[in-house]
Amino acid sequence: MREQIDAIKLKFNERLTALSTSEELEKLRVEVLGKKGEFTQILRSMGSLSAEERPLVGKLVNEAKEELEEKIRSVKESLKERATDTKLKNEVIDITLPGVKSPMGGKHPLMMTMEKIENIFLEMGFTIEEGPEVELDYYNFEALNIPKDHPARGEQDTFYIDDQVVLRTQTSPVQIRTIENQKPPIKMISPGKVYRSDDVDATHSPIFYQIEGLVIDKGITFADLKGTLDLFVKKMFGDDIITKFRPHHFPFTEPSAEMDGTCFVCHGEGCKVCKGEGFMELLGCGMVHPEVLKKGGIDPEVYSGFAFGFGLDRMTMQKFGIDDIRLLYESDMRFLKQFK
Ligand code: 2U9
Repeated sequence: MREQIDAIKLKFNERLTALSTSEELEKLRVEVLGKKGEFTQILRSMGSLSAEERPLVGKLVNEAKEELEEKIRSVKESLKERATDTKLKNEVIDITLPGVKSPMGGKHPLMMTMEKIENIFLEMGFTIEEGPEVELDYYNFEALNIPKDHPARGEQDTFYIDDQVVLRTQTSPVQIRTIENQKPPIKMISPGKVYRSDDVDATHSPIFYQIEGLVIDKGITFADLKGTLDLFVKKMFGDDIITKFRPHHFPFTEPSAEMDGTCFVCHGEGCKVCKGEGFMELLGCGMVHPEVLKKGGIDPEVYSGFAFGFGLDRMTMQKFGIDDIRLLYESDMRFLKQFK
Protein backbone atom coordinates (compact mmCIF):
# COMPACT_ATOMS: atom_id res chain seq x y z
CA MET A 1 0.00 0.00 0.00
CA ARG A 2 2.85 2.45 0.76
CA GLU A 3 4.23 1.92 -2.76
CA GLN A 4 0.81 2.66 -4.17
CA ILE A 5 0.71 5.90 -2.16
CA ASP A 6 4.26 6.84 -3.20
CA ALA A 7 3.37 6.14 -6.82
CA ILE A 8 0.40 8.48 -6.55
CA LYS A 9 2.57 11.14 -4.95
CA LEU A 10 5.26 10.75 -7.61
CA LYS A 11 2.84 11.06 -10.51
CA PHE A 12 1.19 13.96 -8.67
CA ASN A 13 4.49 15.82 -8.32
CA GLU A 14 5.34 15.27 -11.97
CA ARG A 15 2.01 16.66 -13.06
CA LEU A 16 2.26 19.51 -10.53
CA THR A 17 5.54 20.75 -11.98
CA ALA A 18 4.24 20.36 -15.55
CA LEU A 19 0.99 22.33 -15.16
CA SER A 20 0.75 26.10 -15.65
CA THR A 21 -2.87 27.13 -15.10
CA SER A 22 -5.20 27.04 -12.11
CA GLU A 23 -7.68 25.04 -14.24
CA GLU A 24 -5.09 22.24 -14.69
CA LEU A 25 -4.30 22.43 -10.98
CA GLU A 26 -7.97 22.05 -10.08
CA LYS A 27 -8.24 19.08 -12.45
CA LEU A 28 -5.20 17.40 -10.76
CA ARG A 29 -6.67 18.08 -7.31
CA VAL A 30 -9.98 16.46 -8.18
CA GLU A 31 -8.36 13.44 -9.81
CA VAL A 32 -6.07 12.76 -6.83
CA LEU A 33 -7.80 14.25 -3.82
CA GLY A 34 -11.39 14.51 -5.07
CA LYS A 35 -14.35 12.40 -3.91
CA LYS A 36 -13.63 9.94 -6.70
CA GLY A 37 -9.88 10.61 -6.43
CA GLU A 38 -7.09 8.00 -6.20
CA PHE A 39 -6.77 8.32 -2.40
CA THR A 40 -10.49 7.81 -2.04
CA GLN A 41 -10.12 4.60 -4.03
CA ILE A 42 -7.52 3.41 -1.52
CA LEU A 43 -9.68 4.34 1.45
CA ARG A 44 -12.59 2.47 -0.15
CA SER A 45 -10.38 -0.58 -0.61
CA MET A 46 -9.41 -0.49 3.08
CA GLY A 47 -12.12 -3.09 3.71
CA SER A 48 -9.76 -5.68 2.25
CA LEU A 49 -7.03 -4.84 4.84
CA SER A 50 -6.41 -6.44 8.27
CA ALA A 51 -7.58 -4.60 11.38
CA GLU A 52 -3.97 -3.69 12.41
CA GLU A 53 -3.10 -2.47 8.85
CA ARG A 54 -6.14 -0.18 8.47
CA PRO A 55 -5.06 2.61 10.93
CA LEU A 56 -1.53 2.58 9.46
CA VAL A 57 -2.81 2.92 5.92
CA GLY A 58 -5.40 5.47 7.04
CA LYS A 59 -2.61 7.53 8.63
CA LEU A 60 -0.41 7.16 5.57
CA VAL A 61 -3.22 8.26 3.28
CA ASN A 62 -4.19 11.29 5.40
CA GLU A 63 -0.56 12.42 5.75
CA ALA A 64 -0.10 12.04 2.00
CA LYS A 65 -3.31 13.95 1.38
CA GLU A 66 -2.33 16.84 3.66
CA GLU A 67 1.09 16.97 2.06
CA LEU A 68 -0.41 17.15 -1.43
CA GLU A 69 -3.12 19.65 -0.37
CA GLU A 70 -0.39 21.91 1.04
CA LYS A 71 1.47 21.71 -2.25
CA ILE A 72 -1.74 22.55 -4.12
CA ARG A 73 -2.32 25.63 -1.91
CA SER A 74 1.19 26.98 -2.48
CA VAL A 75 1.07 26.28 -6.25
CA LYS A 76 -2.39 27.90 -6.42
CA GLU A 77 -0.91 31.02 -4.72
CA SER A 78 2.04 31.22 -7.07
CA LEU A 79 -0.19 30.65 -10.13
CA LYS A 80 -2.42 33.54 -8.98
CA GLU A 81 0.63 35.83 -8.55
CA ARG A 82 1.96 34.81 -11.95
CA ALA A 83 -1.46 35.54 -13.53
CA THR A 84 -1.48 39.01 -11.88
CA ASP A 85 2.06 39.72 -13.08
CA THR A 86 1.17 38.70 -16.64
CA LYS A 87 -1.98 40.83 -16.45
CA LEU A 88 -0.01 43.79 -15.14
CA LYS A 89 2.64 43.35 -17.83
CA ASN A 90 -0.04 43.17 -20.54
CA GLU A 91 -1.92 46.11 -19.08
CA VAL A 92 1.00 48.43 -18.80
CA ILE A 93 -0.42 51.84 -19.76
CA ASP A 94 2.10 53.97 -21.59
CA ILE A 95 1.08 57.23 -19.91
CA THR A 96 3.13 59.14 -22.46
CA LEU A 97 0.62 58.07 -25.11
CA PRO A 98 -2.13 60.65 -25.81
CA GLY A 99 -5.55 59.75 -24.24
CA VAL A 100 -8.52 58.72 -26.42
CA LYS A 101 -10.45 61.94 -26.79
CA SER A 102 -14.15 61.22 -26.18
CA PRO A 103 -16.02 63.33 -28.74
CA MET A 104 -17.54 66.28 -26.85
CA GLY A 105 -21.06 67.17 -27.99
CA GLY A 106 -22.06 70.79 -28.50
CA LYS A 107 -25.23 72.81 -28.50
CA HIS A 108 -27.33 72.53 -31.66
CA PRO A 109 -27.44 75.86 -33.55
CA LEU A 110 -31.23 75.91 -33.09
CA MET A 111 -30.87 75.57 -29.32
CA MET A 112 -28.08 78.18 -29.23
CA THR A 113 -30.38 80.66 -30.97
CA MET A 114 -33.38 79.63 -28.86
CA GLU A 115 -31.44 80.23 -25.61
CA LYS A 116 -30.06 83.58 -26.81
CA ILE A 117 -33.59 84.75 -27.67
CA GLU A 118 -35.06 83.40 -24.40
CA ASN A 119 -32.39 85.26 -22.39
CA ILE A 120 -33.10 88.52 -24.25
CA PHE A 121 -36.83 88.32 -23.38
CA LEU A 122 -36.17 87.11 -19.82
CA GLU A 123 -34.03 90.23 -19.37
CA MET A 124 -37.02 92.25 -20.63
CA GLY A 125 -39.21 90.70 -17.90
CA PHE A 126 -41.00 88.17 -20.08
CA THR A 127 -41.95 84.68 -18.87
CA ILE A 128 -41.41 81.53 -20.97
CA GLU A 129 -44.56 79.42 -21.35
CA GLU A 130 -44.95 75.99 -22.96
CA GLY A 131 -47.96 73.95 -24.01
CA PRO A 132 -49.15 70.79 -25.78
CA GLU A 133 -47.99 70.08 -29.34
CA VAL A 134 -51.09 67.93 -29.94
CA GLU A 135 -53.69 70.67 -29.68
CA LEU A 136 -57.43 71.14 -29.83
CA ASP A 137 -58.74 72.75 -32.99
CA TYR A 138 -60.31 75.40 -30.73
CA TYR A 139 -56.97 76.62 -29.33
CA ASN A 140 -55.10 76.33 -32.65
CA PHE A 141 -57.71 78.10 -34.78
CA GLU A 142 -61.12 79.11 -33.26
CA ALA A 143 -59.70 81.11 -30.34
CA LEU A 144 -57.36 82.88 -32.78
CA ASN A 145 -60.27 84.23 -34.81
CA ILE A 146 -59.70 81.61 -37.55
CA PRO A 147 -63.17 80.04 -37.88
CA LYS A 148 -63.81 76.68 -39.60
CA ASP A 149 -63.98 77.99 -43.17
CA HIS A 150 -61.24 80.64 -42.83
CA PRO A 151 -58.70 80.59 -45.70
CA ALA A 152 -55.85 80.89 -43.14
CA ARG A 153 -56.60 77.30 -42.22
CA GLY A 154 -55.79 76.28 -45.73
CA GLU A 155 -52.63 78.36 -45.73
CA GLN A 156 -51.37 76.49 -42.75
CA ASP A 157 -51.42 72.91 -44.06
CA THR A 158 -52.44 71.20 -40.88
CA PHE A 159 -51.91 67.63 -39.62
CA TYR A 160 -55.41 66.64 -38.39
CA ILE A 161 -55.57 63.80 -35.83
CA ASP A 162 -59.37 64.10 -36.10
CA ASP A 163 -61.67 67.05 -36.78
CA GLN A 164 -61.20 68.31 -33.21
CA VAL A 165 -57.50 67.55 -32.68
CA VAL A 166 -54.48 68.81 -34.67
CA LEU A 167 -50.70 68.98 -34.44
CA ARG A 168 -50.32 72.68 -33.60
CA THR A 169 -49.34 74.83 -36.57
CA GLN A 170 -48.08 77.68 -34.38
CA THR A 171 -47.40 78.19 -30.67
CA SER A 172 -50.24 80.75 -30.33
CA PRO A 173 -52.44 78.17 -28.49
CA VAL A 174 -49.99 78.53 -25.59
CA GLN A 175 -50.84 82.26 -25.42
CA ILE A 176 -54.57 81.48 -25.43
CA ARG A 177 -54.12 78.96 -22.61
CA THR A 178 -52.06 81.56 -20.70
CA ILE A 179 -54.75 84.25 -21.21
CA GLU A 180 -57.33 81.79 -19.80
CA ASN A 181 -55.19 80.97 -16.74
CA GLN A 182 -53.50 84.31 -16.03
CA LYS A 183 -55.01 87.78 -15.51
CA PRO A 184 -53.21 90.72 -17.17
CA PRO A 185 -50.53 92.03 -17.10
CA ILE A 186 -49.16 89.26 -19.32
CA LYS A 187 -45.63 89.37 -20.87
CA MET A 188 -44.68 85.99 -22.26
CA ILE A 189 -42.98 84.13 -25.07
CA SER A 190 -43.86 80.58 -26.17
CA PRO A 191 -41.03 78.76 -27.93
CA GLY A 192 -41.56 75.30 -29.31
CA LYS A 193 -42.02 72.84 -32.16
CA VAL A 194 -44.86 73.35 -34.67
CA TYR A 195 -46.07 71.12 -37.49
CA ARG A 196 -47.21 71.91 -41.05
CA SER A 197 -47.62 69.37 -43.84
CA ASP A 198 -45.28 71.32 -46.10
CA ASP A 199 -43.10 69.53 -48.63
CA VAL A 200 -39.50 69.48 -47.47
CA ASP A 201 -37.21 71.83 -49.37
CA ALA A 202 -34.38 74.25 -48.54
CA THR A 203 -36.72 76.57 -46.62
CA HIS A 204 -39.57 74.29 -45.52
CA SER A 205 -39.64 71.43 -42.98
CA PRO A 206 -42.86 69.73 -41.73
CA ILE A 207 -41.50 70.16 -38.20
CA PHE A 208 -39.90 73.45 -37.26
CA TYR A 209 -39.50 75.73 -34.26
CA GLN A 210 -41.34 78.93 -33.62
CA ILE A 211 -41.18 81.59 -30.98
CA GLU A 212 -44.24 83.73 -30.44
CA GLY A 213 -44.77 86.45 -27.85
CA LEU A 214 -47.63 88.32 -26.24
CA VAL A 215 -48.00 91.42 -24.07
CA ILE A 216 -51.38 92.36 -22.60
CA ASP A 217 -51.99 95.20 -20.13
CA LYS A 218 -53.82 98.48 -19.87
CA GLY A 219 -52.74 101.09 -22.44
CA ILE A 220 -50.48 98.88 -24.56
CA THR A 221 -49.94 100.59 -27.95
CA PHE A 222 -48.22 99.91 -31.29
CA ALA A 223 -45.36 102.07 -29.98
CA ASP A 224 -44.78 99.44 -27.24
CA LEU A 225 -44.75 96.78 -29.97
CA LYS A 226 -42.20 98.69 -32.09
CA GLY A 227 -39.98 99.59 -29.11
CA THR A 228 -39.94 96.03 -27.76
CA LEU A 229 -39.26 94.31 -31.08
CA ASP A 230 -36.70 96.90 -32.18
CA LEU A 231 -34.79 96.34 -28.91
CA PHE A 232 -35.04 92.54 -29.33
CA VAL A 233 -33.54 92.66 -32.82
CA LYS A 234 -30.73 95.00 -31.75
CA LYS A 235 -29.83 92.67 -28.85
CA MET A 236 -30.03 89.68 -31.23
CA PHE A 237 -28.20 90.93 -34.30
CA GLY A 238 -26.43 94.14 -33.22
CA ASP A 239 -27.19 97.73 -32.30
CA ASP A 240 -26.68 98.94 -35.88
CA ILE A 241 -29.70 96.97 -37.10
CA ILE A 242 -32.49 99.31 -38.22
CA THR A 243 -36.03 97.96 -38.21
CA LYS A 244 -38.99 98.91 -40.35
CA PHE A 245 -42.61 97.77 -40.35
CA ARG A 246 -44.76 96.92 -43.41
CA PRO A 247 -48.55 96.62 -43.12
CA HIS A 248 -49.74 93.01 -43.25
CA HIS A 249 -52.79 90.93 -42.23
CA PHE A 250 -53.24 88.16 -39.67
CA PRO A 251 -56.67 87.02 -38.44
CA PHE A 252 -55.47 87.24 -34.79
CA THR A 253 -54.01 90.79 -34.86
CA GLU A 254 -55.34 94.14 -36.02
CA PRO A 255 -53.47 96.18 -37.23
CA SER A 256 -50.83 93.67 -38.35
CA ALA A 257 -47.36 94.16 -39.74
CA GLU A 258 -44.23 92.39 -40.83
CA MET A 259 -40.99 93.74 -39.44
CA ASP A 260 -37.84 93.91 -41.51
CA GLY A 261 -34.31 94.56 -40.25
CA THR A 262 -31.22 95.77 -42.06
CA CYS A 263 -29.36 92.81 -43.47
CA PHE A 264 -26.66 92.05 -40.91
CA VAL A 265 -24.53 90.52 -43.66
CA CYS A 266 -24.29 93.59 -45.94
CA HIS A 267 -25.60 96.13 -43.40
CA GLY A 268 -28.06 97.52 -45.93
CA GLU A 269 -25.76 97.56 -49.00
CA GLY A 270 -27.74 94.69 -50.58
CA CYS A 271 -26.31 91.18 -50.98
CA LYS A 272 -27.16 87.55 -51.90
CA VAL A 273 -28.54 86.87 -48.39
CA CYS A 274 -31.05 89.78 -48.54
CA LYS A 275 -31.53 89.41 -52.30
CA GLY A 276 -30.15 92.93 -52.82
CA GLU A 277 -32.88 94.46 -50.59
CA GLY A 278 -30.50 95.55 -47.83
CA PHE A 279 -33.33 94.49 -45.52
CA MET A 280 -34.63 91.04 -44.58
CA GLU A 281 -38.03 90.04 -43.14
CA LEU A 282 -37.56 89.01 -39.52
CA LEU A 283 -41.01 88.46 -38.00
CA GLY A 284 -44.77 89.09 -38.09
CA CYS A 285 -46.60 91.08 -35.42
CA GLY A 286 -49.63 93.17 -34.58
CA MET A 287 -52.02 94.45 -31.95
CA VAL A 288 -54.07 91.56 -30.50
CA HIS A 289 -57.43 91.39 -32.26
CA PRO A 290 -60.28 92.44 -29.88
CA GLU A 291 -62.15 89.23 -30.86
CA VAL A 292 -59.21 87.19 -29.60
CA LEU A 293 -59.15 89.13 -26.33
CA LYS A 294 -62.91 88.62 -25.89
CA LYS A 295 -62.66 84.87 -26.58
CA GLY A 296 -59.95 84.79 -23.92
CA GLY A 297 -62.25 86.49 -21.43
CA ILE A 298 -60.39 89.84 -21.55
CA ASP A 299 -62.32 93.09 -22.06
CA PRO A 300 -60.77 94.88 -25.06
CA GLU A 301 -62.23 98.16 -23.75
CA VAL A 302 -59.94 97.89 -20.69
CA TYR A 303 -56.96 95.94 -21.95
CA SER A 304 -54.95 95.93 -25.16
CA GLY A 305 -51.94 93.95 -26.29
CA PHE A 306 -49.46 93.14 -28.99
CA ALA A 307 -48.19 89.84 -30.29
CA PHE A 308 -45.43 88.64 -32.58
CA GLY A 309 -44.11 85.46 -34.08
CA PHE A 310 -41.19 84.15 -36.10
CA GLY A 311 -39.68 80.93 -37.27
CA LEU A 312 -36.67 80.05 -35.08
CA ASP A 313 -35.11 77.95 -37.88
CA ARG A 314 -35.36 80.86 -40.29
CA MET A 315 -33.76 83.23 -37.76
CA THR A 316 -31.02 80.66 -37.03
CA MET A 317 -30.34 80.33 -40.77
CA GLN A 318 -30.19 84.14 -41.09
CA LYS A 319 -27.89 84.41 -38.05
CA PHE A 320 -25.41 81.70 -39.18
CA GLY A 321 -25.82 82.20 -42.96
CA ILE A 322 -27.25 78.67 -43.39
CA ASP A 323 -28.94 78.28 -46.79
CA ASP A 324 -30.77 74.95 -46.30
CA ILE A 325 -33.14 74.18 -43.40
CA ARG A 326 -32.57 70.41 -43.86
CA LEU A 327 -29.04 70.86 -42.49
CA LEU A 328 -30.66 71.65 -39.13
CA TYR A 329 -32.45 68.30 -38.99
CA GLU A 330 -30.11 65.81 -40.71
CA SER A 331 -27.69 65.49 -37.74
CA ASP A 332 -24.69 65.50 -40.07
CA MET A 333 -21.68 65.94 -37.74
CA ARG A 334 -19.67 67.60 -40.53
CA PHE A 335 -22.26 70.42 -40.33
CA LEU A 336 -22.98 70.36 -36.58
CA LYS A 337 -19.37 70.26 -35.40
CA GLN A 338 -18.95 73.76 -36.83
CA PHE A 339 -21.10 75.08 -33.97
CA LYS A 340 -18.99 73.95 -31.02
C1 2U9 B 1 -52.60 85.56 -29.45
C2 2U9 B 1 -52.75 86.69 -30.18
C3 2U9 B 1 -51.95 86.94 -31.26
C4 2U9 B 1 -49.00 85.64 -32.90
C5 2U9 B 1 -48.41 86.20 -34.13
C6 2U9 B 1 -47.33 86.22 -36.03
C7 2U9 B 1 -47.72 87.52 -35.98
C8 2U9 B 1 -46.53 85.67 -37.13
C9 2U9 B 1 -45.64 83.79 -38.23
C10 2U9 B 1 -44.14 83.88 -38.03
C11 2U9 B 1 -43.46 82.94 -38.93
C12 2U9 B 1 -45.88 82.31 -38.24
O1 2U9 B 1 -43.88 80.61 -38.24
S1 2U9 B 1 -44.49 81.60 -39.00
O2 2U9 B 1 -44.82 81.31 -40.30
N1 2U9 B 1 -46.36 84.37 -37.10
O3 2U9 B 1 -46.07 86.34 -38.00
N2 2U9 B 1 -47.70 85.46 -35.01
S2 2U9 B 1 -48.57 87.78 -34.55
O4 2U9 B 1 -50.19 86.34 -32.70
C13 2U9 B 1 -51.00 86.05 -31.62
C14 2U9 B 1 -50.83 84.90 -30.91
C15 2U9 B 1 -51.63 84.66 -29.81
C16 2U9 B 1 -53.45 85.27 -28.26
